Amino acid sequence: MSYKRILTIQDISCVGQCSLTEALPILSACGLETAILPSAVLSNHTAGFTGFTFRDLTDDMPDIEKQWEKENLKFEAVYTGYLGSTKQIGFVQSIMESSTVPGAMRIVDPAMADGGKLYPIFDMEYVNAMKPLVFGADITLPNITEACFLTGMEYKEEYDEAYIDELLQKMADAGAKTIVLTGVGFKPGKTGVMVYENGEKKYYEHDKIAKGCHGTGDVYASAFVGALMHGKDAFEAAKIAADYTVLCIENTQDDPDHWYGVKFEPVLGDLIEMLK
Ligand code: PXL
Repeated sequence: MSYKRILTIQDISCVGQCSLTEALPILSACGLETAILPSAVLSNHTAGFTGFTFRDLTDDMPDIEKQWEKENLKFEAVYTGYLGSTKQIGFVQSIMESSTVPGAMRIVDPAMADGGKLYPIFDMEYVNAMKPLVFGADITLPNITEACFLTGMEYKEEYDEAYIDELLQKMADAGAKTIVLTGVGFKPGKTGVMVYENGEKKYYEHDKIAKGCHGTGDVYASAFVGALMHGKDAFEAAKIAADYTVLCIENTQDDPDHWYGVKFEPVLGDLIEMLK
């Protein structure tokens, strides 16, 4: 495997295991040189704590971009997650152009909603601004909630395959290329991932662990990007990411003190094994 340099743009939540504190170790474990661009710095993530501090780094981005251009620093892939502001989305799009080698992979996790609701700092203006980023990417990894916000489809907790087909079609009609739709379950006790590529869909089903854990979306996206850039195809990477995410939840579910994230570090060795 060749040594690749990737850039990931998402927040630093100092405590709470999500975004960059997961992406950096996971991508590094997958053998990738990982540059980071923090979108914001938070004391902790926004789910379940009593509050959070938020330092928006939007205004630093144009200077960072200029400096990288001066140094001729280029990346072979850019992977974006939770961003810090609506204004920032335009800067991210510009960096995706100016700081990449020809043919670089653009992977966008919309990271803005779950369970039918937007995360606290986001609104419909943000959703609308995200559309060109998501639909212009080579690969996007929405959950069902995010795909609904992006397409205007009604969010449903219970659905059939026709609903998922319509959601994928609406994403594709809006310009999405490869879609990795996460959290798709048709049977009790099961969940999975639907990968839509070149008009075809493939589904990987696995056990749904009763305890939903925070930070698993970022574990999933990071492991997916790591496996993909390691040389796996999109469906293979989607399966590896799913198996790794399940391991992370299994490794955490019996610890009531660890409510804010998943203990992904002790099972990084398993992820490395899966890549072999
Ligand atoms: O991708 C999830 C996430 C990332 N970053 C922050 C969050 C969340 C989800 O709540 O609050 C700061």
